Amino acid sequence: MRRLTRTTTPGGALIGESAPETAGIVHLGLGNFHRAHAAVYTARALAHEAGDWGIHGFANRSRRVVDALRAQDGRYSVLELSERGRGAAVVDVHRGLDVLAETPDAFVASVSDPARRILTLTVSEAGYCRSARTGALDADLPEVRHDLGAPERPRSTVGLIARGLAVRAADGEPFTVLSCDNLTANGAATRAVVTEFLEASGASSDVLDYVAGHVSFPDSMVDRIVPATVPETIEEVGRILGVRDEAPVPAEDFAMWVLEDSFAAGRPAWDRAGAIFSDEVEAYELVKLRLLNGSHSLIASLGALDGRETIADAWGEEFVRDAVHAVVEDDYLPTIRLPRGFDVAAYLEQLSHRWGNAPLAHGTRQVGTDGSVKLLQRVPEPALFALRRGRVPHLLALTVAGWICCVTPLQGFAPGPFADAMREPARERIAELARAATTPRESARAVLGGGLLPDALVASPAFAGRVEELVETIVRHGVRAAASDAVAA
Ligand code: CS2
Repeated sequence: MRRLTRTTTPGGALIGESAPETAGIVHLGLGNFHRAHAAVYTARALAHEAGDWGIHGFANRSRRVVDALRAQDGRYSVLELSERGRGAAVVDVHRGLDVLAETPDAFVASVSDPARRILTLTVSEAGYCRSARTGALDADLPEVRHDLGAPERPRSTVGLIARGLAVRAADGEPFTVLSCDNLTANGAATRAVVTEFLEASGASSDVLDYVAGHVSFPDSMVDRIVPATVPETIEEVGRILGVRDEAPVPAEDFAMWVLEDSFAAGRPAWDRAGAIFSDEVEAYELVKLRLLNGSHSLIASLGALDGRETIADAWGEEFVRDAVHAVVEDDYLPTIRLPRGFDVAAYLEQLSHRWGNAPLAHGTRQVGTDGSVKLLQRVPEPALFALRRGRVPHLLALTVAGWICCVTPLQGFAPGPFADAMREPARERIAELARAATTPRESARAVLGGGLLPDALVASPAFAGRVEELVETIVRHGVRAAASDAVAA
């Protein structure tokens, strides 16, 4: 089968028109989410309104995806999977593809190039180098410590962005840094870590003034469920399009993007591609981070501990649905001020279909991956909200207990293959914390006390005690017993 390239793209399969040769956008993080979300919105926007909005994409580390895309003239397909059907389309918007870890100077040069006007980021929660305990820049992370001592040779994401902006400050051209990650107030959070880094590394007042006055950091809520690519993705795209694509992205047939319209140097007509510009982005973010992502974490750990490989399989279990309904009603909804005119019943109904999307085959291991960093955005604030009102958020305690059981070695307990397969950046640290414990409760206590969650939350005896109790129930009586205990409480 011929390889997908500019000359072999089947007629009618291209999303948008060919993008211009000029890249007004630099992007960091070439993973599946970017390729199925912002890149698609940008390609579609260009079909409505021309502009210099090609994308210079940097993968963090992976040469594989960059090599595959280069061999395909930057093109790749998105394979939409749902109960309603399957379809594939080709995206062509990347102009320039590099690997950050190999050519950090090229990234700094791209950010400081006056032709670039926006830097978009999909670097995951961990990329922002924030302390779990305080939320500020974590100067104890080895790569941040390195960069603070050598800000001209940075390695961390934050150090690299700061360096690019510091070089750009010489010309003073306005610029926008747009986080497309699942963080609360992701724009303000990005501005905060970059500014903290610049201050701590001794940046000049010219640079600080430039960033404060000429660089905007809009907030955005991003949403599309995008599983990992598997060999079947490549086979299916081949069947549908008749060409071989080595970098296709499977995705659900739903996408949402809500942005604050604060772009210092212009932007593509993303609104014409379906994005929503709103002055209520934070409300949309909280709806999404809590109702979708928070519940997702709970589905993933309950499902994995129950031996379910996919989110759809887990969602098929009544005990999982009961737990999710309870976490939404009792622990998340009371903490959210809904955007004006927002139909929450319709949103929840739609979530139920999205989680139940069996053809998508979204793995519980994938959603459970990076649990320690993801949970920070999902659980502590709503949990503290309840505790301040004298209520124990039982289902949030279950969310933390489920994560602990997936990633902590607990005597006499096997969490199963899907939990074992979850990548957890703190796994070693967690094992170390729990080493001396002799009971599940002691293990849970040791993990809670290990600085992975905010101090204010673990200092609550009601919350910590409930997590310990639920960990013990999972180990002794199984995850179903723990879930029904938490729902009944
Ligand atoms: C998921 C998200 O892996 C996870 O933690 O909750 O990746 C989720 O699928 C997306 O945020 C959906 O927009």
